[in-house]
Amino acid sequence: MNDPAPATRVRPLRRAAPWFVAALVLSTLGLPAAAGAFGHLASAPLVGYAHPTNTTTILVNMTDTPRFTPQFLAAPAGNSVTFHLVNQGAIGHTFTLLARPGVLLNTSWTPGQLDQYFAQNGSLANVSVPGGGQANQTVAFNASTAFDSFEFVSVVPYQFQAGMHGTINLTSTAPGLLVSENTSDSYQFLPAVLVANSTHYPFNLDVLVTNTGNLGHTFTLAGQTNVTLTPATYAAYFVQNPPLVNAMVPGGAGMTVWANFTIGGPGVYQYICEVSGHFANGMTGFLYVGVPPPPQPAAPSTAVVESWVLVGSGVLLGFGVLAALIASYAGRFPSAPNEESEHH
Ligand SMILES: [Cu+2]
Repeated sequence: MNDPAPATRVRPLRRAAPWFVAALVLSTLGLPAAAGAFGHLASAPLVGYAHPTNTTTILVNMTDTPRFTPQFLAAPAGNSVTFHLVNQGAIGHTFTLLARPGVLLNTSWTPGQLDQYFAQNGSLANVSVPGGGQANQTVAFNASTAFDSFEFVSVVPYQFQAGMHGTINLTSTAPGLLVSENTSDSYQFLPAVLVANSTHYPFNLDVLVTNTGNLGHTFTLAGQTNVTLTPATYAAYFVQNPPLVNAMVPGGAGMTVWANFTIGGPGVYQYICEVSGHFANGMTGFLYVGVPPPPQPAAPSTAVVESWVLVGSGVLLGFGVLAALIASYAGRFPSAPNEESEHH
């Protein structure tokens, strides 16, 4: 770990350091038997040994909240992924990617226990990004990682515990497009707007749905475009027009399901959660295929939205200043209540 750590947390790492050095020396000496002698070296790393030809770049923002935004990423297996890390905050964060798929670390762990985990299990990436800084980290995910999910965390003390963690889901290597979707206990799809564009029809679309909460859900997509479903009508509609896909999202944080289907043509496709009461509580979203999504972005926490809001605020501020200037020149500036009473 190269994050600035208080002295109390350094000790377990210092204890582990000689083992890393020993492992490194033994491996360079070409002693394969050494692997068996160390429990954590016995299994070969799951990624990084293939030579993927394509590189996907994913923007990951780090905030002082502390959060990773977006929190849930998706990329095709069999590719290299460059994580473009942008620290939007003032304090340091790390992007520390677990070496083993399908593991969600326990947020009740102490910082020392978290460090101990990485000392024993290693990591695919461990990058410290200072406040205001940026970094790029490339990780090769070979084809065997298809359908795997890897968690990443910040190991700066108490950031992981406060919610600074996320996952990257690796999709199939089959031709098609991939989209990442999430469900929450607050009856929401996050994001509620999905976009997929293709140069040809039909095409395969793979949606990896990850549950961020405990409740089970469904990802149920209408097969017809430009159909507006309501909680009162969707059941009858799906009897007449079977959904394009109806994927069950298992209950429990981190549970995932793939919704793999074929899109026949462009248009807006609505999806809902069929679990009783969820759609009525707002659990719906829209998939835009080959048509532009609405200008209001669905996910308010991304950098794109923030800059959009910033520009909007700036324009409004400009109008306000202009209005104040005109008002003061025209002498129509509203007078304070006490001034007004003096005139009476
Ligand atoms: Cu639901």
